[in-house]
Amino acid sequence: MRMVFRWFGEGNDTVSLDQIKQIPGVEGIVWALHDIPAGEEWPMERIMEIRRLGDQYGLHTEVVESVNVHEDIKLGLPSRDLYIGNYIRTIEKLAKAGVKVICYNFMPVFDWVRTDLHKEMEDGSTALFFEQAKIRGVDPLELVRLINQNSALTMPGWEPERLEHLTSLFEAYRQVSEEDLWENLKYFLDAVIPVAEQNGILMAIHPDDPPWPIFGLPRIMTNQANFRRFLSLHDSPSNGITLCTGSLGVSPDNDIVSMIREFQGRIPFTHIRNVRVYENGDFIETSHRTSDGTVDISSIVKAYYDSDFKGYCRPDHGRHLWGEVCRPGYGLYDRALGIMYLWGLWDAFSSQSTGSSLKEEHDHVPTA
Ligand code: DNO
Ligand code: MN
Repeated sequence: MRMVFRWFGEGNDTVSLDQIKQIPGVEGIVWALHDIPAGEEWPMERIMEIRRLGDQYGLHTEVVESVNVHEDIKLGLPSRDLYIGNYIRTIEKLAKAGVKVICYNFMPVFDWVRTDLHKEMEDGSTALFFEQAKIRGVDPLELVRLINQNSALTMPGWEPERLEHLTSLFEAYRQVSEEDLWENLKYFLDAVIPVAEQNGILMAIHPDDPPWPIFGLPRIMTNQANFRRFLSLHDSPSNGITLCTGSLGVSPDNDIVSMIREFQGRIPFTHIRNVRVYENGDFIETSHRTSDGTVDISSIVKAYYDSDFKGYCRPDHGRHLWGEVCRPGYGLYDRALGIMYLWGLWDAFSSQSTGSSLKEEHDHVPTA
């Protein structure tokens, strides 16, 4: 398991590369050019800037999250070929800069959706919260306005400029069924996966979050059967999954351990985090600890350990602790704690099966 940490870029993140470097076992950053609108080709100089920065801190830049897919591709409009062309050129450039995995998603209009970014928990920390009733009754435009107003740094996918054309987008999606979305996804994969293969890139789709249709928009990357169907749309090792335990874990029907077993070899990247799901379907993002939420993080790490998982892993979101002011879900403290929990589990499974396998590493005495 290769631990990485999401970083939004200089001036766009409250966490610094100096801090990331000090989290045990973190070898690289998960990055993107967040200011480039979906559909545009990423400039090589900008890609190399990040690469150089990573090198300077001894952090690799092998994982990109996300190269976002233009809505016209998801909608299956004739203009999609232009945007797919740009996507392909971006893949080629990223490969030249040493990138190995590209995470993306195929959610219409929105990326992840929550109704409260700072829900107070009993211990005084705050966390991302999803309230079913609020989503059912709300005008999506109003929700977007509220969320952007309450947060200095907007959530990825919720950037005001991207959402300007929301009304017309909703109108366009009225014609798109789930089956249409599958077809449009296949069209995209058939175009980009051969390029990824030639360039040594593993494409890794992220599940829909939450994994059910919202605001009447179709969502298809939601459960084990659909991921099985996804993998067979274009059968190639370059067509893989970003297995996000928190996104999939809010659906009680999703057995994540079973997904890890079935899809091993096609999971180049995983997001591990916990959520507590309430009886009415509301959910809150908790600490990573198994007993704090509904997702059995311990069994998940065990399943990865048993399948000899060599992919990249990041802690995904965390709570906001100790008064930290940060991008919602992306503070330093809780994600660093999450990493230590994941390593704790991993090392315990490792020593159980191999005895003192870690001794050699620990024998190394650092010199001043
Ligand atoms: C939620 C997050 C997502 C993810 C994108 C990937 O679980 O990991 O925002 O970054 O959907 O494209
Ligand atoms: Mn995720």
